[in-house]
Amino acid sequence: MPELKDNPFRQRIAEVFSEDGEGNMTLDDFLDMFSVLSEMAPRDLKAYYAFKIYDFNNDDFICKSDLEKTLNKLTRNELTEDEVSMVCEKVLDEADMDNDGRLSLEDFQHMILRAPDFLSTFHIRI
Ligand SMILES: [Ca+2]
Ligand SMILES: [Ca+2]
Repeated sequence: MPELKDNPFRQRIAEVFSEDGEGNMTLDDFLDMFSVLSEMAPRDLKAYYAFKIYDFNNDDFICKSDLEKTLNKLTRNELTEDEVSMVCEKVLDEADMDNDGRLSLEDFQHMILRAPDFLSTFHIRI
């Protein structure tokens, strides 16, 4: 699967979709993953899984350190620490609707509505 091989989130995707949470996927897990990543999947479903994938420490919120990890992967570590920090603050600033300093699933869905390109990493052709 070349699309997934090049995806910087592949390890994280495997963890989120595997039932044991460690990336050991069964055939059923694989099929679930494909249906979410396919072009036909509804945007809400993609957003839900994208949120889980970006929530690296699995606490149901995307905090600044989750965002930093996400951004480093998206940009393949091409940004400096300062740039990453600046972008994360800007994203939090714009997307954090209830001002608690982190993104809930609801905050995240608002952000996706305004910036649908954000989901393009979770878009593979099968
Ligand atoms: Ca988190
Ligand atoms: Ca929030």
